[in-house]
Amino acid sequence: MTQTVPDLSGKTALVTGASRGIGRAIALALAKAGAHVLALARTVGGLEELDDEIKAAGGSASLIPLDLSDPAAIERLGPALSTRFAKLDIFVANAGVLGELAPLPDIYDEIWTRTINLNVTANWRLIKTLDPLLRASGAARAVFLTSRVGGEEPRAYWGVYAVSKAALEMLATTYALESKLTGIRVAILDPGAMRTKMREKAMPGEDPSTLPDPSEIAPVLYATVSPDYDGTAERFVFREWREKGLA
Ligand code: NJP
Repeated sequence: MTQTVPDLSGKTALVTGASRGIGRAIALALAKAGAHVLALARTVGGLEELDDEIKAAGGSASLIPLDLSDPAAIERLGPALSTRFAKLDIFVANAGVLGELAPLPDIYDEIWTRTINLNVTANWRLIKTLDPLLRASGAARAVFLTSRVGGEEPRAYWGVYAVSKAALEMLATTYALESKLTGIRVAILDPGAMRTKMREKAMPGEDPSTLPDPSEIAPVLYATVSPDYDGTAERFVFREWREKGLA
């Protein structure tokens, strides 16, 4: 479908989990719209491939190899960015892990803790470290990637992942309420099933060719970062956009 690409030139956008999947597609879409992208993940190879693709599309990026399970690294991130950037206009909290699909009594302690740490606590730490830069933008947008199982459609065996996304949505909503006067607007983005590594892990028997490519999320993403968006942690659901022929 034809889509309107907004003008994000002069804006800086940080995307977590940009080395593959939905985060990579989001980073590319923002760069194509003119934003300078700060692409964060652990896998340097994936970030470098993204960088090549962004450059080929005429955009620009800075790569941030960082493990979000390292609280001290997140704490250093905001101050480190402040030495190079006066503001941060867009923050996309996309990085996440599935944990494991299992009945609650069978989930390993370590997996529970790692999943909550990455999907919830790391995003709280990112808010802490990035808030001064987001405020400095005057009209920043913070977008949190959720899942249908995080509230809209509870499902057995999605245990810790579902719990983590429900908590993430409340984190996003709380930040939205606290940011009313700062110009920061918060959105929650539900991509639905997309052709990525995480989905393959969740549904190994599924034919990936039946799923949307992550690049298809661009129109919904652009709406979340639009200057016209004035909601309070409003949910943007890819599936609904698709049904209406908008994505
Ligand atoms: O996930 P995947 P998706 N530190 O596994 C990064 C939600 N969602 O694109 O570090 C830093 O392909 C990892 O990078 P690397 C989902 O919950 C999806 O499918 O290099 N980064 C990679 O770039 C999630 O919030 C579906 O390994 C870390 C990225 O995270 C978002 O969409 C459906 C990290 C994960 O890529 C993206 O998911 C739905 C760490 N410690 C919601 N650990 C779907 N795909 O169907 C991981 O409803 N990352």
